[in-house]
Amino acid sequence: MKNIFSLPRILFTLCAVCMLTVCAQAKDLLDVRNSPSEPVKMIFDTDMGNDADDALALAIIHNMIDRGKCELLGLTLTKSNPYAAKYCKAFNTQYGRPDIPIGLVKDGATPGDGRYVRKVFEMKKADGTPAFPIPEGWEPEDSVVLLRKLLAAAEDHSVVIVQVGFSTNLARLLDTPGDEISPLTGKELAAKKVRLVSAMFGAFLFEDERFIKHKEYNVLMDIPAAQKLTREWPTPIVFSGFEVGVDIKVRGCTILNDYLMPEQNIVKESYLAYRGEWELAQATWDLTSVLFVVRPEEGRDYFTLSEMGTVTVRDDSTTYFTPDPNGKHFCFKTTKMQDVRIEEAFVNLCSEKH
Ligand SMILES: [Ca+2]
Repeated sequence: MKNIFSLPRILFTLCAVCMLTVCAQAKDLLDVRNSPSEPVKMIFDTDMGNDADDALALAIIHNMIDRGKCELLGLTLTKSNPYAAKYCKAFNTQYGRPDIPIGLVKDGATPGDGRYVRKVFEMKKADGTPAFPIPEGWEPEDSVVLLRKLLAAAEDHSVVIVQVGFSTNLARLLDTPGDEISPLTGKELAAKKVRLVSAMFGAFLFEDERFIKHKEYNVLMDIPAAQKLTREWPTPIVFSGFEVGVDIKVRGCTILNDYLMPEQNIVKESYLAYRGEWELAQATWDLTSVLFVVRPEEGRDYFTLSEMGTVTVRDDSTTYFTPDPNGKHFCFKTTKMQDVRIEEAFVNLCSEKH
């Protein structure tokens, strides 16, 4: 009689169980909804104002909310500038959602006005009234306090945080103690309420010498926070490295031609204020991290995930990925064919008439 507990058979069974577990986890990350009819519950954490891709990413989020595919629980800023917050309030107001809570980082990175948030927020209509009005005296909340409130109110394991700026807010959240908002510490709240972080962060394509020593901006602007996030954040994180979005471009002419209404559209004005001219194309780093979570339907096949592993941030801000079956991190990979399809999705979603 054949021994059913033979060593090769046990090893084979163990391998099969491991592979199934890996597949289940990867699938869980590829589609972060509990059911296909349910919108993705998102917190958008952004350095709005430093580059134009954050504005395009927020436009995609609003268009996906229109389609019932996404619910924006709140928006938190890591650009430490008051106009970044006022601009986001005005942006959400133009898209008909003035009540989305907004939090601003305290004493964070990049406090300057940048090229578009203040300029666009202060634009006037022909009659001299604000083009993008917000309520008089409105002020944002503290971003970490807002994160604690949003997570405390959320169902377990339900929230996706799309982080497309610095890691300041999430790193600070980890260090918060229990308080009147929740008895849980920040780390406990993250572990209990967050399902996934989708982050535009780092550079991982080492076969391409353009990226071997690339100091990616979101990491470089707050290196200690980036290191803390990669070492201590308790949930899976999917990283979109610099190399993914840099080669997928949207063309300004699409935005110029398709954002026709209202006359002063906030995305159109921001793109022009940032880029200066319509002919210049825009890399789509932040859009990739949004698309990954709002277009999860099987068969779309926009992204391929790396194996499971661990991302490490060196003191000089360069990053690397080490495969590790016990890790919590994944990186995007895309083929040339996937890049073409992603670009097509961005053009459609960004330029949707609104
Ligand atoms: Ca950004």
